[in-house]
Amino acid sequence: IVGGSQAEVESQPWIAGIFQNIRGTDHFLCGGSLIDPCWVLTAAHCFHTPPQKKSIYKVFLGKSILNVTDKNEQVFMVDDIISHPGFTDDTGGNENDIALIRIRTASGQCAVESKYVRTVCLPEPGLDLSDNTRCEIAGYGKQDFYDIYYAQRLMSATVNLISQKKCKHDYYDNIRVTDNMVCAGDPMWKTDACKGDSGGPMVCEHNGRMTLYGIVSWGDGCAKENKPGVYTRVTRYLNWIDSNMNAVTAKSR
Ligand code: 4AZ
Repeated sequence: IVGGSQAEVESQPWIAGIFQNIRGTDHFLCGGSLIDPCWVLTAAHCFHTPPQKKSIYKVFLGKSILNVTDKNEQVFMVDDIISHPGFTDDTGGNENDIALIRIRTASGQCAVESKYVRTVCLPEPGLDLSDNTRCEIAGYGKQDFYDIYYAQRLMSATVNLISQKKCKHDYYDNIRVTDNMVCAGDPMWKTDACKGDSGGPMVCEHNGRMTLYGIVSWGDGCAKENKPGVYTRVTRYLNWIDSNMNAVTAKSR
């Protein structure tokens, strides 16, 4: 997160940190959001397609500092990674940048609700928030595009939703931003998501609930003038989320 401030995990209790083990060491990979005690929603571009062995991944919930074990954290293995079959990588425009991860502990448990760990609401079908709605982004990602290291501490920032038209025509060339995406940025270009925040939440308040409206997906640099962050538009995937969660749950019953 660029231009943000330190956040307590209690204020973002749905935030997930996804790690990948490479030659014996855990490396931070991406953010995610807990949408059900057993499921984390994230970005498809976080994973190799087809995904590597599930056993290399770990998911943390309730974590304020990346490399410090927190007494409130919960850690999970990855049971399943379901990347959207229509995902196209960088070269294909990052369409359908969404993935579901099923989590479970060594003893087969899903997440346990606490002050530090809680699910976020999915938007209602068709929810279309107006331009300039203030939303919140959070993550452990870089605080500057050129930083070497991730933030280590959970950070959050506010960004404003940008109209589809303005984003397509004024900020990115027409074709890159599709209706499955939503743009958001700071009017002064001071705050933005950055490398490592991918997969993490953009939440917007709607009817008094913090609602997961976007998934950090891509952008030209970080907090660059006239280059807003681009997010996967969660409302376009409600059926996909539902049917995949149900299909896997039914299979394992
Ligand atoms: C990235 O490389 C990335 N400013 C994520 C978000 C943004 C840019 C890059 C948005 O993961």
